[in-house]
Amino acid sequence: MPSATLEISAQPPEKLTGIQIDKTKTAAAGVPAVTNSLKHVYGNSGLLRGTAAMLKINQWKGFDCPSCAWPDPDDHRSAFEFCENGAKAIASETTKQRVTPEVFAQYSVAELSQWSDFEMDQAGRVTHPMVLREGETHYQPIAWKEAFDLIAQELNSLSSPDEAVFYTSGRATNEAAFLYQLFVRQFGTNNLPDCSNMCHESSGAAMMEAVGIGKGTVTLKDLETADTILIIGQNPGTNHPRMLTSLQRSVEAGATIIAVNPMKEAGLTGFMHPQQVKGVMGMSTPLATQFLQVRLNGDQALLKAIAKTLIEDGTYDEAFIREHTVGFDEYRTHLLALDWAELESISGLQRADMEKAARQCAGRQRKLITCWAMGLTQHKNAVATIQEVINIHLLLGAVGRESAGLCPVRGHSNVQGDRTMGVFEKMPEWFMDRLEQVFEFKVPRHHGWDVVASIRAMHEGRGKVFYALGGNFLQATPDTEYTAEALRRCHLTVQISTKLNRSHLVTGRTGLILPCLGRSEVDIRGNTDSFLTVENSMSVVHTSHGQLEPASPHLLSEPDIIARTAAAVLGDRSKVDWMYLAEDYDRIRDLIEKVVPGFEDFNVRVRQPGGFYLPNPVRERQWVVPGGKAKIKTHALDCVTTSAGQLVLQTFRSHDQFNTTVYGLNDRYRGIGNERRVIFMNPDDMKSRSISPVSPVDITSHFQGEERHARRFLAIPYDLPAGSCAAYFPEANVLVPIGSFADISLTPTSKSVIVTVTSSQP
Ligand SMILES: Nc1nc2c(c(=O)[nH]1)N[C@H]1C(S)=C(S)[C@@H](COP(=O)(O)OP(=O)(O)OC[C@H]3O[C@@H](n4cnc5c(=O)[nH]c(N)nc54)[C@H](O)[C@@H]3O)O[C@H]1N2
Ligand SMILES: Nc1nc2c(c(=O)[nH]1)N[C@H]1C(S)=C(S)[C@@H](COP(=O)(O)OP(=O)(O)OC[C@H]3O[C@@H](n4cnc5c(=O)[nH]c(N)nc54)[C@H](O)[C@@H]3O)O[C@H]1N2
Ligand SMILES: [Mo]
Repeated sequence: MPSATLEISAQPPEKLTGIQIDKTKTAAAGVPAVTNSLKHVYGNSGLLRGTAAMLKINQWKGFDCPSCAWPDPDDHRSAFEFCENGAKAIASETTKQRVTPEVFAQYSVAELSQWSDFEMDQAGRVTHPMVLREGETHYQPIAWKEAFDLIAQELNSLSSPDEAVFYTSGRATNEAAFLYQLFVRQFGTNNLPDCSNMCHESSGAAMMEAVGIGKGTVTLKDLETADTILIIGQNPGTNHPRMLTSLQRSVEAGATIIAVNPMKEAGLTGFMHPQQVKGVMGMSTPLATQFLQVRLNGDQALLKAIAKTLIEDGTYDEAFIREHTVGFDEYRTHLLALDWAELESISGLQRADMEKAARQCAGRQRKLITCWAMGLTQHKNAVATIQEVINIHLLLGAVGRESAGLCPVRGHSNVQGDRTMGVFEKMPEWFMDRLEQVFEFKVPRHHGWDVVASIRAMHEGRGKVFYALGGNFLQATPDTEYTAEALRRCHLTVQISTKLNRSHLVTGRTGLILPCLGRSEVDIRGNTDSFLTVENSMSVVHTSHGQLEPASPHLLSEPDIIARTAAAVLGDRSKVDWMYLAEDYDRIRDLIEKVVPGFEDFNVRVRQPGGFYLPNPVRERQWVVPGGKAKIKTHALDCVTTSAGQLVLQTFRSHDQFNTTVYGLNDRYRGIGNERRVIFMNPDDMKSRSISPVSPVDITSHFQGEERHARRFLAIPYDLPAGSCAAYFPEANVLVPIGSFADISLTPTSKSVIVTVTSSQP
């Protein structure tokens, strides 16, 4: 077919790839994790480059693993501080394959858009800056200088700086993020949406209001000495595998783990340590001893049931509540009035099991830690639900002391650091004041757009230039076809990227790809190789030192790209010497120190092995909220509701992907091989719809009278509560309505999509 008539597809192809079904696993890791890591690394990167990369991950003088944000041990490092999925991330970045100008000349954008996400990842690293000019079918190479001039021309011809959108994905380092937000604010806008808007925004919003800080309050040592660890809405075996090593240590030291999840994820039930004899022999350490198979979004009812039990049993910490909190009386009255039958029906759990969990949390010394991730954050009532988690901790005084506290487990390796650096559409006034003092410019104070607001603005023509520091905006965001249209209506879309993705193919009138160095690569500044810094999920700031030869001599570092953009766009409007800063990252760090609290002596302290902890007032039982006391918040009991015949769909990750990057087609622990277009369903829900196992179905989502469709998914009977089902993102994102987002945090409700499922028409 001639490429001119082929349409540019915003979605992965509907093609099925030949499913193979295996048993679901009851323990994570073990030998298959090691063999799989090796397969990915050596298959993609080759023996020498692969081995060099693997030996440098998460070492004191190595680079930070670009996969998750789980912390590294404070006091020791083994030779292999990585996991199967870290290995896949590295293999994907250090691959020998290249997307060169020749590849772009060979395939039109429309042809590339027929590739699956897996094929795009396999294609390798982008080697040259590329431009897709208006009316053209193919990307062409462009000189860096010309690219920056083009950006400057588009941005400077907007009628207001607020017509531009500057997105950030959570892999950007502290130095890149700091320079970026400075550039964007000097340009004149706070339109700084980030992946956090779709991720832990609900956690940040809930915690800020209740305890005055939006970050986790525990360290690895706390986790390893806790009595009870609640893991809610998280799949650590796939998404935070190094956490399993910590959990194993906790269990061996006597901790009890309670898991709350609609799916019996392998990494919650057992762990075979791949570097210990026992694990290699296939013997697993049992992890969760209580598994609460909650309905999708039934957590609030469960958490209230736990709190109610604490009140009815009188096992709360009265002295702590009196001294440190407000709101107890109202909460107590609310809990006592709740009806057990209703709590049971909403959560899908038995009263006795919920009481048992409560008594475990209150037992011994109330050393409770709660870990949570996307299973709590991506629902309409996410903020309220997370505040129920906080309430339980406040009732028990299980916060701000050793071995207890709140642990939102972050996703992207530096998503937390990017926020600390000011990437946020509504940074607090004190931060803006400091920027103004240090850099002597008028900082825009009106709030900017988050992800959903940005998409809407671009769709309505109010947002005209889209610039992305990493990520894959089109596929990470909800409502794929709506978002695609939003991007197409832009004058210019710019993507700073390492690998080819679908956001490169659905562009504005002009599209630019600016290829950058990855974490693993040497970054020469002056005559020496330099390092960058990141902050992990437990607020440790440390270095990341690239080691490998860059994938192409034409790549620039992220700070360099931002500095050159800023210099071209702002010219003499800015007093900042951008190129001087990009020459030596110590200079950027000196400026960070002047603006961001907790970074005193940044350049000295970050050079210490392991880095340093940022201050965390909650750990000192200081509540930086109006009134100075932690807030016990009372919310009416609430849950997503469906009509007859409808199900609630969650969109989540398979074992072989990192967000929108698809490393492979298997989801080993859930027993799925070689297929991504699957929907996991309760067997009774399948029977009542006359859907036979592994047959093709179509999914329709329903929201305020609108329908959205996803076709040809294979229905997999699975052990999950009736009324709940699950499919992978990004394939299922087309079903997530743009108008459906969480109260307060505005996070898209990717885990509670109302759907109907019917057999596909042949
Ligand atoms: N290998 C790998 N690692 C990653 C990522 C990746 O894609 N691949 N992504 C990174 C990022 S950015 C993030 S944010 C994290 C994501 O880490 P997770 O939050 O673990 O990611 P999800 O796959 O979305 O899984 C959500 C889990 O919550 C459960 N769940 C869904 N809805 C509910 C609910 O209503 N209640 C409860 N109790 N549970 C529910 C699901 O069954 C699933 O086990 O991982 C990070 N690490
Ligand atoms: N339906 C549904 N949607 C979701 C979610 C869900 O659970 N369900 N989860 C949400 C969550 S938690 C998140 S965090 C977002 C993720 O959203 P994003 O962060 O936007 O997406 P990623 O898939 O992580 O981005 C991958 C791309 O980043 C680029 N990249 C990789 N490394 C680097 C680097 O070092 N530098 C630069 N500049 N680019 C790099 C590559 O080109 C790659 O294609 O997705 C969200 N979307
Ligand atoms: Mo995330």
